[in-house]
Amino acid sequence: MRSSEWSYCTPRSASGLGMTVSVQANDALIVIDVQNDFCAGGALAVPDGDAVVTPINRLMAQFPVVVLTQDWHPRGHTSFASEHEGARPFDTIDVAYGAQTLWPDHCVQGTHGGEFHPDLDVERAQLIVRKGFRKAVDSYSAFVENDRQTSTGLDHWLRGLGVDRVVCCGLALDYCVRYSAEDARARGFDTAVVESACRGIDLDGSNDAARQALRTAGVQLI
Ligand code: VGL
Ligand code: ZN
Repeated sequence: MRSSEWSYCTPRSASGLGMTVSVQANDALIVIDVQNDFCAGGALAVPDGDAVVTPINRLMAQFPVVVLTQDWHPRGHTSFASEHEGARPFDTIDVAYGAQTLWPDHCVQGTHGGEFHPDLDVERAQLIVRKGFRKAVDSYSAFVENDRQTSTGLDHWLRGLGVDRVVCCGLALDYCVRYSAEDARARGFDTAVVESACRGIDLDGSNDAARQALRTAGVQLI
């Protein structure tokens, strides 16, 4: 891993919009799941989720490579509690690849909830990675699905562009941002998470657990 210095400051700005990240030519910003269903009024609304849009727009303007991920489930996806008799959202069940948390139906392909937040500058992105589109496999990470085997191809796409540092932001800190950043690091990318541009769902202390896991994995929290 190349040693890197992330310079990050929020000078004088009460709104937090003075954020600057020192960006280099081989850096990519990965914007995780900033979609209507994770924002206010959405099916799986992350507390204060809309607050990430403005800082993320600022970040996107600074990065040479920008990737968006889009949670993109078919109707009847296995991660939906509604598919499992007697189950309720946020229960955990065992599936073929291990434990799976169940969610309210969300980010269904072709629905308003699956679209990006209307204020997100989507035209800044070169690539949109859709994930979770196989009915029987969920996918939190931008790199590999929850079976931990099925690649999204993002690793090779980034390598093909010469990217060696990845900065993650978006929703939700404790699920898709966490797993994406851990997997980026495990694939050898120098990796950071901009916490002020993330919000978490926070089930049973999962925000703190995510921060701890990210630090342990060698991901920088900035
Ligand atoms: C997410 C739960 C289910 C996320 C996606 O984007 O963090 N969480 N699907
Ligand atoms: Zn999902």
